[in-house]
Amino acid sequence: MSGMSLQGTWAVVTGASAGIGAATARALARLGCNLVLGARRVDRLEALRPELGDVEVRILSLDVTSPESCEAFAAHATEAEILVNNAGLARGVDPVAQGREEDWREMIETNLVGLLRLTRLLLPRMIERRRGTIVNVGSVAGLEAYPGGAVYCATKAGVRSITKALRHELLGTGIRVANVEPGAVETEFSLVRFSGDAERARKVYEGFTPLTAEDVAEAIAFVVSRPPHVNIEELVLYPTAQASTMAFHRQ
Ligand code: NJP
Repeated sequence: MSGMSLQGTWAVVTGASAGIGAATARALARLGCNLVLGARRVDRLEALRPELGDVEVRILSLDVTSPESCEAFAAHATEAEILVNNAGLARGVDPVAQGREEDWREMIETNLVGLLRLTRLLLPRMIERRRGTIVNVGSVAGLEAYPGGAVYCATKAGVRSITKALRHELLGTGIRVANVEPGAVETEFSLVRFSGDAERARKVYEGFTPLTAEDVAEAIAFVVSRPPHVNIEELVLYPTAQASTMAFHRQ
């Protein structure tokens, strides 16, 4: 992929222990980025290390819902010029009438407050240096709500609004902000959403070819490696067999 050289640039990836985050770590390592990787499952991050070649890699425990954990993590990421706010989840598909407050809180705390917290911790140094790229992993769920997804969709619509607000706040600083919004990606996402019910999770991707984590990681790598005057603000990618959050062609 042609683009700006990122050799030796420090990049933070949150939620790098699985799925899109792990694939993004691999993709950024291929571009020569040094990496600060965070997630709650540190053993999974360690297992990723041998796949990252000879770039520098810092592996740290991170729970984006904890202010203390975020602060300790950010202290090891002071050189970061790229922040990929990827950590996120959906919990359940209950309609609002039957919704569980703990599920709502977990999604809001992780997908919105966590993303804001890490951004606030790492952004001031980027502003000082007048250089940096923040990539938020949003979702097509932020563009179009679906039944059973009220709160997850609201969090991803919020990610879209935060991205736009940051673009305005950072205008003139040279810092870029992007929202990468995928449709269905086969990762552990549905396993988490259905609290470990593997059969239910498998059915989500049945009868069509979903995106892979690598497809999304390549989009993220493309966004961060554009020349400094190019800000891809929003990048929407669907599987060919999906035309909206609810329209799938299954065979
Ligand atoms: O899911 P999964 P994806 N603190 O479950 C981490 C969005 N998205 O890769 O802490 C820190 O394989 C978790 O790590 P761990 C989605 O909303 C997906 O698909 O060890 N990290 C793991 O590494 C999300 O924003 C689809 O459990 C936390 C990672 O997040 C992003 O893509 C479609 C954490 C989740 O890996 C990555 O999800 C779409 C915490 N508190 C958007 N909580 C899709 N898959 O279809 C979780 O449009 N993590």
